[in-house]
Amino acid sequence: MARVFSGIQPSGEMHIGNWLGAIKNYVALQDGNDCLYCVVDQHAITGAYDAASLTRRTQEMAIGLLAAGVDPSRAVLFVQSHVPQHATLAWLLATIAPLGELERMTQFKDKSDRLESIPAGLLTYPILMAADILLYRAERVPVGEDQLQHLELTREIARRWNATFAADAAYLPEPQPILSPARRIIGLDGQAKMSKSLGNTIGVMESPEEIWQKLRPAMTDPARVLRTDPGTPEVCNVYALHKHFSPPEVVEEVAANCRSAGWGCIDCKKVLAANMASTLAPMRERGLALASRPAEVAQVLGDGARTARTMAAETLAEVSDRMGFLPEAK
Ligand code: AQP
Repeated sequence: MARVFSGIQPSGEMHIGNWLGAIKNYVALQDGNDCLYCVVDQHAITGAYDAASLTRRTQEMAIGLLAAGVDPSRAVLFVQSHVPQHATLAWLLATIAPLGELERMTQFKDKSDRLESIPAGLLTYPILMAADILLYRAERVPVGEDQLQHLELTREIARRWNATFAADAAYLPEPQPILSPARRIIGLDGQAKMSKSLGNTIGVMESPEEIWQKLRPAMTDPARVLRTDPGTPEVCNVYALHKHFSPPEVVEEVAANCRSAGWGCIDCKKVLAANMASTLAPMRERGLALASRPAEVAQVLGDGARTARTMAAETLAEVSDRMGFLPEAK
């Protein structure tokens, strides 16, 4: 039984990249592991954001996780800001985290390139992520490929902390990633990673009509200009998505009809839209039902936060002790 931790930012709606890349693994890992899943709202404020929307999105992300199959009787589900030990541990770890490594993080470089004024929190984001994981001494972290670099830094921070403060016994485990077969889902632009902040997503709660409206203009094989041009499925992101939502025989049919120009891109997208909508339908139904019971969701998050705080307090006490902080008199 391994300790598993992962988090998702409420920086927008949960999209099919999040679901295929990480959330499906959250659900699968609940069998036989000790799992904690967190809506990491403090990470979501490292970019420009609207405070009222953050409240709503945090609730929606919790609903999304429950609708996807995170089960509060088998996993601890909570909101990061409800457990103040995350931010405290992040500060302690910031004192040993290597600045050069933080500056080399691809996500920091990509996101800071789009900004005129770069908030320090964008640079120190991976330290908070390290704290999220190490606070529960997690051994396994289900993530998409984009988070591997941050996870490697978490391992480096754990190594440094252990070498300095726990040379006798590695108190903070070096966590291992767990990747899904969908390591990196490309967005509807056919170029960048599907990302909440890039607006190239399909949300897991979207209606069949919304899915179709988004898929219709999605990028396909750029060389296929006319309906009669044969296409190359391997370079088409719509074909890549078929592999995650359509049965194998349909995937074969799609490839054959693309190569022969038997189907146009719109025909191919119609089949994908139908299969995507039917795959996501049960999640959407559960999500809509949960949204009408906010008190129940709040209760789950409250229970989760209480459990998480107890675990977090224990680690933080040990870390503080080893770092030489004077304990408060009882
Ligand atoms: N496109 C993707 N393909 C596979 N996995 C993905 N993940 C995100 N996008 C993809 C994985 O989903 C989990 C939760 O992601 P997150 O919200 O915490 O952070 P993120 O990776 O930064 O996601 P976004 O959508 O790109 O958000 P923004 O735009 O706000 O930064 C993670 O395990 C992630 O790997």
